[in-house]
Amino acid sequence: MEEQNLENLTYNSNPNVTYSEDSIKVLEGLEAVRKRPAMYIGDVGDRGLHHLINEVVDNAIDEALAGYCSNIIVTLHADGACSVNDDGRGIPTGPHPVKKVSTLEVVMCTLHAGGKFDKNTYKVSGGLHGVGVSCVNALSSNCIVTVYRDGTINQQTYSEGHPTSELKLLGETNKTGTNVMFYPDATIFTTVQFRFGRTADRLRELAFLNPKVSITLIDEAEELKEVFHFVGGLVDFVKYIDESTTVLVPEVSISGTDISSNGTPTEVEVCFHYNNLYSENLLSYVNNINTIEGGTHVSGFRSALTRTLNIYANEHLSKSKSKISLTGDDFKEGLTAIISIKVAEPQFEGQTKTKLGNGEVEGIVRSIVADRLNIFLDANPNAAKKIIEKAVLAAEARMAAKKSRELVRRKNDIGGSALPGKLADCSSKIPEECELFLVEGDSAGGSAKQGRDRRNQAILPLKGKILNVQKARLSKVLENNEIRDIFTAIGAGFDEEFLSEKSRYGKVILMADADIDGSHIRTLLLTLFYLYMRELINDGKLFIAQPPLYKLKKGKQEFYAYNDKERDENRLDGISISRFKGLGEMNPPQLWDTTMNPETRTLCQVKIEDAAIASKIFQTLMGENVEPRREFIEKNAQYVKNLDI
Ligand code: 0RA
Repeated sequence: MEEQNLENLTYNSNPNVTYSEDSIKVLEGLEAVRKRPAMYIGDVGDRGLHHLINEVVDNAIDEALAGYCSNIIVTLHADGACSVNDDGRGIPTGPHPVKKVSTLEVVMCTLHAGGKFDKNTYKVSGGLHGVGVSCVNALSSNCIVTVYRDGTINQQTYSEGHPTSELKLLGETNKTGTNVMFYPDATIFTTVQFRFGRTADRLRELAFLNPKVSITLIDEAEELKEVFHFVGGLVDFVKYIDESTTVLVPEVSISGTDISSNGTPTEVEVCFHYNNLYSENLLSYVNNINTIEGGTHVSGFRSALTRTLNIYANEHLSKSKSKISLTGDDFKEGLTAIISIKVAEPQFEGQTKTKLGNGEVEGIVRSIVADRLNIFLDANPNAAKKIIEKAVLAAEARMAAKKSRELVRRKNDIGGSALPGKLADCSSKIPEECELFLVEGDSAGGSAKQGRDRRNQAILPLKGKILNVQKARLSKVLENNEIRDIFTAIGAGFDEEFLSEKSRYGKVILMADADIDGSHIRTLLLTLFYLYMRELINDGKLFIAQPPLYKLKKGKQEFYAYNDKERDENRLDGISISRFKGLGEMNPPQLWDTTMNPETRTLCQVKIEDAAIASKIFQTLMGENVEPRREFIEKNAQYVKNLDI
C-alpha cells in the first residue's frame, strides 16, 4: 500500500478555493506561485508534480501546432530531474524589447509571460492550463534552460524562479530547440518522484492528438523507453481505446477547418466507431485539453450524428416500416468517439473549467460532421445499415426500459417511504455528513449495521455480484434489484439525469472483502458508478473502505495490519498473526474500529485521473480476467487517511 498522505487531500479537494481576483493583484510574480502553488498547478501532490512536466511539454506542443517542432524527448533522470527537449524555434534569447534582460529570462522568471507572443496560435486559457513555464521554474529548486537558436547554444540557470547565472554562450549549433531541465522543489511537493506510467499516459494522449509529433519518454533509473508517435492520430486513438472490444463498423474519420471568422481558423477532428457494448465512450478535447464537462463542440457532434443518421435511416429503411424517430441516446450505444478541436480563443466554463463555451463552435462542428458523415454513409452502405440497426435495437430497448425507468424515478421522487427494504438508513438527513456503505454480503452487512454510528452511517448490504453493466443495456440494468436499490438509496437518479447534488449521502463507501472476489465486486460497482453516476466520482463522493488484512495478537492486546509490510514490521516474538478471510469474520466492534470509525479508518477516494485511460481500462476490464481489475483498483484509488473534507 502506498504511504498515506494527508496534505495531498487538502489541495485536491478544490484547487480554486483560495482563488480571487484580489489575491492575484496583491501577490505578484513568482513568489505568489511559491506561496500558493495549488492555485497555479492544482495541488502539490503527485498530480501537481506531473503537471510540471505537462506544462513544459505543452509549450513544446504549442511550437508543434505553430508548425515548428516535430520531436519531443522527455527524460526522467536518475537524480530526480526531468528534462523536456524539443526541436522547436527555441525560446528567444535576445534582449527583451521592454525589460532590460533577455527574453529568455523574461519567459522563465515572469508570471504569465509564457511563450504565447504569437497572435495566430491556439492559445490555451482558463482552468489550470497554460500557467506557463515560469511556474515550473518557480517550483523547482534548480532549473537549467538550454536554447539552440540562431546558430548558437545559450544556457541560463535558475533556482526557485530566480536566475543563478547570466545567459552563457556555450557554443555553436545548426539545430534549433529548447531543453528545460528542472528539479522539483522538495520543500513544496509532498512527493518529487516522477512516475513513468503517469507521465506516459499523458504523453501518449498528446501523441494521439498531435500525429505529427513524435514524443519519446525515457526513465533513466528504471531503464525504460517508449516512443509515442501515431501517424493515424484519432483513428489510432479510437482503436487503442477499443483494443479489447469487438468493433462493428469501420471507423468514421472526419476532419475539417472553418475559416468563416477572420482570425485563426477553427480545426475540427472527429473519429468514431461502434463496438458491441452498450455504453458510450466519448472523449473531447479543445487545444489538447480534455474537456471533461463537454461543451459546444460535443453538442455540435451529437446533434449532427443524431440528425444525419435519422435522415439516412428514414430514407433508406424499407418502405414497409413506419418512420422511426431515433433519439440521440439510441446512437450512443456502443459508440466510441473522440472529438478534438483547435480554436483560437477557447472560453472554458463549468465547475472545473473544462466545458467549452464558445457558441460559434457548435454550428461549425455540426456542419463539418454532418457533411463528412453523409459522404461516409453513402460510400459505406453496409456500415450505415449496421449503425442504424444497432440504434433501432437501442430504441426498442429504450421503450422497454421506459417502464422500469419510471418505476425507479418515481421511487426516487417519493423518497423516504420507498427506500429499499434492505437499507438501514441513518437518522441524519444532512447529506454532507451522511455516509452510505455498500457492503458485500449479508453477514458483513449485519455486522456493519450493528457496528455503525446510526446517526450518520447507512448500510446497504448487497447480495453477491451485481450485474456487469458494461455488458448490459439500460433495460437489463434497471431490472436488476441490487442496482435499483443502489439508485433508490442514493436518490439522485441515474444516467443522464443523475444529479450529484441530490445525493442523500456526502460519501458513498464501497466495502468489500480484501480478496479477489471482493476486488471483482468493487470493480463491478465502480463500473456502475463510472457509467451511470459519474458525477458522483467527479464530485469526490465515492470511496473505497480499507478493511485490515491481519489480526495480530500479543497476550490480550489486539491490533491490525492493513498490508503485508505492516504485518512484517510487527512480526515480533510472542505475536500470533491471523488473516481475516473477509469482512464477515469481524464482529461489529471490530468492524467499527478498523474500517468504519472516521477517527481511525483509512478510505480511498476514487478519482478519474485521466479520462482516456479510464475509458480504456473499463473496456479492458470486460474480460473475465480478474488480475487487471485489481490492478486498476490499486492504481486508481488514492490512499487517504482520516478523510475529512
Ligand atoms: C517564447 C516565444 C517563442 C517560443 C517560445 C517562447 C518557446 C517556449 C518554450 C518552452 C519549451 N519549449 C519552448 N519553445 C519555444 C516564439 C519564438 C519565435 O517567435 O521565434
